[in-house]
Amino acid sequence: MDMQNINCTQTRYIIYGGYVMKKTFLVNGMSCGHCKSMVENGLNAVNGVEIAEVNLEEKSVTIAMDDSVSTDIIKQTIESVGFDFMGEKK
Ligand SMILES: [Cu+2]
Repeated sequence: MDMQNINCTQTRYIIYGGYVMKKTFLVNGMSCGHCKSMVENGLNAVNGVEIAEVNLEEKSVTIAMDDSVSTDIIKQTIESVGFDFMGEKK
């Protein structure tokens, strides 16, 4: 799946027959490409996550996922790879 195909102005899309939403979360502590891949790889391994993409400048990660993925799972995953979860970016 390509992140570009998911429009961020709406919250829900029907893709492959399921509901997919796109949300952005703030993450503290990421400074380089290595941090970026740790967060992306951790999140991409979560069941229900289609794709996770880190933006280092904005200190954020945008995740396309189905609605079975809770914010708590996102938080735990980000913390398990060593970074601080700062909540959803509004
Ligand atoms: Cu780094």
